[in-house]
Amino acid sequence: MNSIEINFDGLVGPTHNYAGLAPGNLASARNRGQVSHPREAALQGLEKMRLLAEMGVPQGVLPPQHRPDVALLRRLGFEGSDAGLLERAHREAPHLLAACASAAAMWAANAATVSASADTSDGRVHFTPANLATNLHRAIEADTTTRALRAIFADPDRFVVHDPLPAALGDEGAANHTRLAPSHGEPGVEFFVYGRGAGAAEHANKAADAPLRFPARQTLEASLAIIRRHGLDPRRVVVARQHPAAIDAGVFHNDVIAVGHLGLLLCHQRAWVDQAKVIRAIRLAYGRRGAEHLRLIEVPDRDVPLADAVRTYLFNSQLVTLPAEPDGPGEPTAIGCPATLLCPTEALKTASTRRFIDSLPARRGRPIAKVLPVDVRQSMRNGGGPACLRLRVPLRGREIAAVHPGVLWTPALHAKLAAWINRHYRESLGPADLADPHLLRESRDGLDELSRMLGLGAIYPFQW
Ligand code: SUG
Repeated sequence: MNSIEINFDGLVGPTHNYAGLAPGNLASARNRGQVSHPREAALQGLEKMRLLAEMGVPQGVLPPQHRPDVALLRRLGFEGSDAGLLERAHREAPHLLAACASAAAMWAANAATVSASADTSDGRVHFTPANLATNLHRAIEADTTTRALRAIFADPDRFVVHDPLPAALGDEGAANHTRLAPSHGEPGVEFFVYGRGAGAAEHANKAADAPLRFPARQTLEASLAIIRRHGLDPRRVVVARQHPAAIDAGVFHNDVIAVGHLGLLLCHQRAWVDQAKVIRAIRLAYGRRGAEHLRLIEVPDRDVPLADAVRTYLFNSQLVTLPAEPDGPGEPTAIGCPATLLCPTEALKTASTRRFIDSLPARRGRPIAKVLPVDVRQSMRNGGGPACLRLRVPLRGREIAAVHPGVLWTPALHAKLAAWINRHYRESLGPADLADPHLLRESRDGLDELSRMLGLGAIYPFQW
């Protein structure tokens, strides 16, 4: 049966800015208060989509969210006209204004956890939109994300878009979830990574060997709830805990330290607690598929220190399989090897990660044959690399045709989106601009036009 994986990339929103809102995300803290470049950011994201789509990797787009979210400011007690309350929030509580203006929904890997229909008990593709409860600026994403996913995956015979989990069970979506399988249409292993339990002590990061500096975001209870509601087979599920030292080094999501694709898993040596055991469990659950076992590249700390992994986002690369080229060296096998690594350009600029990348062609079995650097610098400065920007949706057979076609990448859609960005986005944005009522108007006008362009209907509250 025909099966594919579509990368749905979050389109960067018109209010993209650097507000230092995400504790434990080193880039976000480092760039706090800097001037951002929303137009450049959105065009960089679009360019990444084009690069992959033109190489034959199916690509879709998820719309940005309505920001600044003045309804949130009203809930927080600010009253009066939109212009008046933006001004007052800017004066009295700039951090709340920044939270309601964040374009963080661009990091689509945090939009939802997705289970392939081959893995679920009812044979449908399951989505749990992430509640992103750890940080206010992200917790406000879930409602619109749920509406957008329900508009795109609307066919109830093939798709289920659940409600987000209760906020007490912090859930950060696919950034902490990896599917390993011989193909997108066959049963696979779903690998979940959590940072803490949801009990009182752990909530306060007081549990023994909790991270000391930074918050753990994903709760074990959220991951287990998703496993239950998606109807996953416990024999093909592995659950691991993030290494507290990794969290303290800036690994706020598992996808900052590991990436998997089909039968290939690339990870750092210090990603998980009891890592050797975790890897054994994954291998056992994966088993022997056809002629192949799971392929693992575990990068030792002495080759790439954690700090370099976090600074360069090497592990936040995308792994993709390009369609077979008739005479090229990259003829993919059933398990997706050799794969192509779409890495942030930053990974080529640090000696250790560069050495690792340069060593790939000589690796036994050549699991990664090609490396393509991409420039997503605007996003990287807020701690979002190539893999953060995409939500992977594995589909097979009739599911493929059931996806809302308006969001699927085509050269024509690309041209329309580029023109739309150039028309609606500002060149630059500083912290004070977030209170500008014109920015609110521009953002609404732009999103109203976009939702019609994508054929999504009224997904934003200001459209009702
Ligand atoms: O949640 N940054 C995001 C980055 C998310 C990256 N996603 C994945 N790893 N999948 C976060 O930390 C920064 C916003 C600011 O500071 O303005 C921010 O929210």
